[in-house]
Amino acid sequence: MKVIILGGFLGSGKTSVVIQLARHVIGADSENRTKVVILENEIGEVSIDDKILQNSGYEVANLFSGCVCCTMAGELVLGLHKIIEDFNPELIIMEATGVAYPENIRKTINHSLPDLDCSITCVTDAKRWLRLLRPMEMLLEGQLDAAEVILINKVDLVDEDSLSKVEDSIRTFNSNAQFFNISATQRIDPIVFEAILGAK
Ligand SMILES: Nc1nc2c(ncn2[C@@H]2O[C@H](COP(=O)(O)OP(=O)(O)OP(=O)(O)O)[C@@H](O)[C@H]2O)c(=O)[nH]1
Ligand SMILES: [Mg+2]
Repeated sequence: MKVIILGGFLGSGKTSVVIQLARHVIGADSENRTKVVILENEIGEVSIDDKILQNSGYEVANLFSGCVCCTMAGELVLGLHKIIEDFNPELIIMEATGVAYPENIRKTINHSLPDLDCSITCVTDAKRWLRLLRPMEMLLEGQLDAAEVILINKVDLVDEDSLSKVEDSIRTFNSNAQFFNISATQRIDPIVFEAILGAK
């Protein structure tokens, strides 16, 4: 069973990617619905993302009580056990909170559920990247350097010059990942999903 951890700062486009990724895996066959379970970790009680995702017709599980990357590791393990028991899916797509360090999530999973095969995809916001970088550098660096795939999202909102500055800046934090420029509110090229699904 595979787990894709989708990290990235608040509002970077994680949920928008999750919806398209789940659709790509499930395909047209609604019989396949339980092949994928989406696991949402959110800090607040009311979840807008959850409502959007439930309405999209996928299996969605939630971890509400706090960010699982540090203090709520036990909840994460319990949540994963329950998903496996209830659905035994081929794939779990986990949307981390915007303030999570995804590598901590992977360590917890590797430690407690070593049979799960975990990879990290990080979504970044091209429009806000340079503005966020200075105040958030530690967090953004931590989110990027653990990722196998990095999506530079919202490229529709920046011009070519700005995009190339953003790309140069982001690449300084990780030279090994596969990079893709996307607009998650438009159709994402299936090549991107294949890279996310194939990442180790
Ligand atoms: N123009 C544009 N807007 C986008 C793009 N991707 C996401 N958005 C918008 O950005 C906002 C945040 O997107 P989400 O997918 O909810 O981001 P998120 O990372 O899940 O947000 P949190 O879970 O709150 O951290 C929404 O209003 C999206 O419609 C994009 O490529 N282009
Ligand atoms: Mg979200």
